[in-house]
Formats: sequence, structure tokens, C-alpha cells
Amino acid sequence: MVIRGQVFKIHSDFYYVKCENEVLECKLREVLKKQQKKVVVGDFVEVEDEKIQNFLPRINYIPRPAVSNIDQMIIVSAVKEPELNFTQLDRYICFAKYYKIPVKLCFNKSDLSYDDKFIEKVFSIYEPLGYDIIFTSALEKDNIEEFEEILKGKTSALCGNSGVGKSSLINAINPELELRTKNVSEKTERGTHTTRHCEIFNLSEDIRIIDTPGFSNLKFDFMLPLEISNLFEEFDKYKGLCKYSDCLHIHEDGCAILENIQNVSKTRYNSYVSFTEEAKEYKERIKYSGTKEETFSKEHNNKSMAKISSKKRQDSRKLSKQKLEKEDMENETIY
Ligand SMILES: Nc1nc2c(ncn2[C@@H]2O[C@H](COP(=O)(O)OP(=O)(O)OP(=O)(O)O)[C@@H](O)[C@H]2O)c(=O)[nH]1
Ligand SMILES: [Mg+2]
Ligand SMILES: [Zn+2]
Repeated sequence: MVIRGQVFKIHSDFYYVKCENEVLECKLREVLKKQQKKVVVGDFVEVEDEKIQNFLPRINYIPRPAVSNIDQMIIVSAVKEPELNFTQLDRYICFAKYYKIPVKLCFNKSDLSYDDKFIEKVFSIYEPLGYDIIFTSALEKDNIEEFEEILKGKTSALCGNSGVGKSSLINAINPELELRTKNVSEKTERGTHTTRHCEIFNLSEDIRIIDTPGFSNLKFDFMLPLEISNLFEEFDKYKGLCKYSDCLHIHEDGCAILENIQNVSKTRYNSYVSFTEEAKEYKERIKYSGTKEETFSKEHNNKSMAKISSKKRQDSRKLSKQKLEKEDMENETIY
């Protein structure tokens, strides 16, 4: 008999599936492994004889953290310890935008800093872009009820660097879960991850939250430079207004964004430039690894996006995504 359920936890080769009345510990059917179909936390699956046969179409999917079928991503940063890095924050925001996942921003450890200027800066950059912003302290249980409010009626994935307090926030809502968080004595060990797997928790009737391991080595080395501006919503209103259709908005003449640069936040623009540089590396890679030479349009010089064959782009993109997934699988085995 085939039973349907949702994967809520994966530990090495074991997939934990929540069905209507029971929790099943399953393995993957061989053919899924052979097809390299990766089942992730959040997937709805069909199970027969304790083997996952298949997963159902996903509403959405993101490879890092590897989860699917989520309503929103809460990007958690710390105001201190670790110090907030705006480029890193924009990385998460843009990555979620690429995968079309709605985002909310949580700034935790507010007990460590009462810097009004910093709070103003955060609001002035991200509020006009339409992001909900919340400052919390998991330690002092500050604003935790408001935090719960933004989770209501949804499945939310918490995402952010290691040590920002993702698991602590979940514990603050439901202390009975007793999720492992970094001990004070472990604080000096840099680069260690306390949470090692993604897991869905039902915090109440209508709050489902996914704790995820922190990671920080995301790069935009799977997109073309011209595509990066699509990830920055503040650039939307200047679309098509630059003199050159292949404008990268960095130093070109007649660039509508550079002419209006006072309307773009400095840190956001810096992030844009960094991601564009990473995308240039990708462009170089496919230029030399592909079989066809990149050609240049006669009417518009260097209109590269249309010029690189879509097959080549897809292949290379697939490779980059596979790289991400492979790294995730390796992480699973390390831990
Ligand atoms: N001062 C202060 N410390 C906090 C707060 N929230 C978490 N911490 C501390 O920050 C450290 C890291 O917290 P975790 O909850 O383990 O962080 P995480 O984001 O889950 O980290 P990973 O699981 O490694 O991704 C722990 O020592 C927590 O006690 C807070 O609001 N204020
Ligand atoms: Mg954690
Ligand atoms: Zn431009």
C-alpha cells in the first residue's frame, strides 16, 4: 500500500516521514538514488514498504538550506557576535529571490547592542524594499511574541550564518524542544556548526518552522553578470533606461542606475558589485569550457546573455547546482 507523507528530517540515509497517523523511518528506493533525485526536508513523498518511491511536485525548492515547499524564509542575522555583514545578508536575500521564496528579516541578539543608528540604518535600507523587519533577543525573550506573529499560518525556514541564534529562537518559542545550541565554552571555535540537519518542527497548530544548519559560502557563480540586477528590486524601476542594453551599471556612460545612485543604498550597491564580479567568473568559465565561442552582436556590443547558447548556460548552471547539492550531501556525511 502506498502512503503519502512529508519528510520532516533526514539523518544520513534515513528519511523521517510524517504521515497522517504515524511517523515512518524510510530509506530511498534504489532507482531514486540512481536518478540522483535528491529528496529534501519538506518534500511530500509516496512510501511503500518503508521505501520512498517518489516525491510529488514541489511548490518551491532551495538547495541551501536544502528544503522545499516553504511559505517563507526568515533570514536571521545577529546584531553582534557575529558582527552583521550586509553583503552576507544581501546574499541570502538575493539567493531567496532567485528561488522565488518570500523573505522576512530577523536581527537577533538585540540584548548585545542598543545602537539606534544601526537600527535606523537597517530600517532605512530594507523597509523601502518591502521586507518585514524584526529585532529579537532569544536570550532575553525580547519580541518573541512578535516573532511568533510573523510565523503564523506558515511553514518558515530559518536561515543564516552559524551562531546567529536560529535554534535559540526556536527554543525561545518552545523551550521543551531543547534544541542544541552552541555552548558558551564552544564560542571560540570558529566555523563550527551546532545544528547539523534541517528539521521541521510544529510549534503550534499553525506554526511550522524549519531549523537549518548555518552556512556562509554561497556565491553567485551560477548566473551571468547581466542577470544579477534582476535580484535587486531597487533597480527594477530603471529597467531599460540605460543607454546600453548590456549595461552592468558599474561604470558605463548613460547608466540610469549610476545617474540615480543617491537613491540606492551604498551597502546594497556594494553587494551588487560583489555578486556581479562572482558572476563574471562564471561567464569566463563557460566561455572557455563550452564548445562554442561567445559571439558579439553587431547592433549592441557585448549582448552576452542572448549570445551564450542556452544549452551551454543550462549545462553549466546544472553543474553549479550539482556542486551545491554535492557539498550539502558531503556536509551530511561529515556530521
Ligand atoms: N546574547 C545573546 N546570545 C544569543 C542569543 N541567541 C542566541 N545566542 C547565543 O548564540 C550562540 C549561538 O546560538 P545558536 O542558537 O546555537 O545559533 P544557530 O544559528 O542555531 O547556529 P548553527 O546551528 O551553528 O547554525 C549560543 O551561545 C546562544 O546562547 C541572543 O538573543 N542574545
Ligand atoms: Mg542551530
Ligand atoms: Zn546601467
